[in-house]
Amino acid sequence: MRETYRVADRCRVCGSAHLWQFLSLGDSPLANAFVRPGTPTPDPRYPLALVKCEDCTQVQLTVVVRPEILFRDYAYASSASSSMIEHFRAMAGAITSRYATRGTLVVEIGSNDGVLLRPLAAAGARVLGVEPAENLAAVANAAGVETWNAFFSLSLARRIVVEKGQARVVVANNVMAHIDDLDDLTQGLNALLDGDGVFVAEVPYLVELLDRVEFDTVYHEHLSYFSISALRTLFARRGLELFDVKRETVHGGSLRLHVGRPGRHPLTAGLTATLEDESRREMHDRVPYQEFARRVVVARDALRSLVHTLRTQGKRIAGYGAAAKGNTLLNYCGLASDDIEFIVDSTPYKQGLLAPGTRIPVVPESWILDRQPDYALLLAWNHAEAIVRKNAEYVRRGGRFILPLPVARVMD
Ligand code: DWN
Ligand code: ZN
Repeated sequence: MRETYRVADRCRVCGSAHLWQFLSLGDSPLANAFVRPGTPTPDPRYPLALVKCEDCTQVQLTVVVRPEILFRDYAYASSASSSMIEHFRAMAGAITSRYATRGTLVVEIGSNDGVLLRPLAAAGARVLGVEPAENLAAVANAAGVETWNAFFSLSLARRIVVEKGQARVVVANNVMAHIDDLDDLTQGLNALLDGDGVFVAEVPYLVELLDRVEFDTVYHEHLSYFSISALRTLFARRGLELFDVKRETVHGGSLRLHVGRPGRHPLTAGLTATLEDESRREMHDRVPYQEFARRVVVARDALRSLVHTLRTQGKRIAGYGAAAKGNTLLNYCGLASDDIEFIVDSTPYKQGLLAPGTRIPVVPESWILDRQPDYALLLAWNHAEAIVRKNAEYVRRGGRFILPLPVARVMD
């Protein structure tokens, strides 16, 4: 039998073996591996720990779980969150106007259910999705967005060029962190992009992870936690140039990157400013990471203590949003079905299943009003605004939301 994971002992950006571990969250189940009721316990667990490359500041996971296990059948559908539909509609508009994509080929790597390609196609681009999850590729194809069910690679990029020509824009949102072999990705981009072509990507930002103690976004799908300095090194080593960076609020704080061939696009003020900010923060040093690890323990203890106090008072608590990160949070904090009765989620695929490790049932959102738990723990805290807005009736009836991070608190 093939191993289910391997230990990553080299930096995937610069190849260095100088990796320093600064955080361990113990052994954790796969965050999107929701379980069918009746499946024998225990759920498989894998080590969950972070290291920093002492040479280029890349932060990465210590292990790599085989991608076929993680991504062939995938629970997360971007269109399940109205805020993500809106975010990607705006992104499609920005790409269309900045890169004049009408009539040109736009390829998206990890295109999920087609949430970005739909508005790009509506604005006149020729679009192609590449999506390894069979279930999501099928949804996108059924909606008329041509989607190849495959992992992106250099050889796939060559096939796309033969069949469709080169691309003006290649997009990858929340995908770079999932890719183990970044050399193969960048070679694929070099093959696929036309001369002035641009790679546009969104990645969760390491600075936000540290600042806001977003340790729950650490799970096995996320192999890399990028800073701008590491990203610059990554692209420069492979003959590409990062020329623009903008901070986005999605997923707890992300970066939108624009990458092209060297010298073809002016370097922007946004890039310079973000690099200066990173240098002020001394991201090369160990201190910010040690401080983060300390705050993770404080956050865990605060959440456990809040939940246990409420439970002692006889209060009932549910989870809101069966986000992947919620499963890191619950498992690391040792919270289970005694503490959290159920988790509501809008994704039909997740409903009726159990959260990995904790085995808490995932149920439709209507349960919030049907069961009226005293508290709803916002596992999908990045969507807090949208969730609180649409649950005014729950709050009117006395329900309260709990924000788990950076330090657990009941929302006013
Ligand atoms: O990289 C990844 C990121 C960016 O997205 C992935 N590996 C998987 C995913 O992470 P996540 O699962 O933590 O993402 P979300 O967007 O925080 O998940 C929110 C969950 O909450 C979804 O399952 C949908 C659900 N939801 C809901 O039930 N009601 C969301 C909203 C806004 C709602 O109103
Ligand atoms: Zn490195």
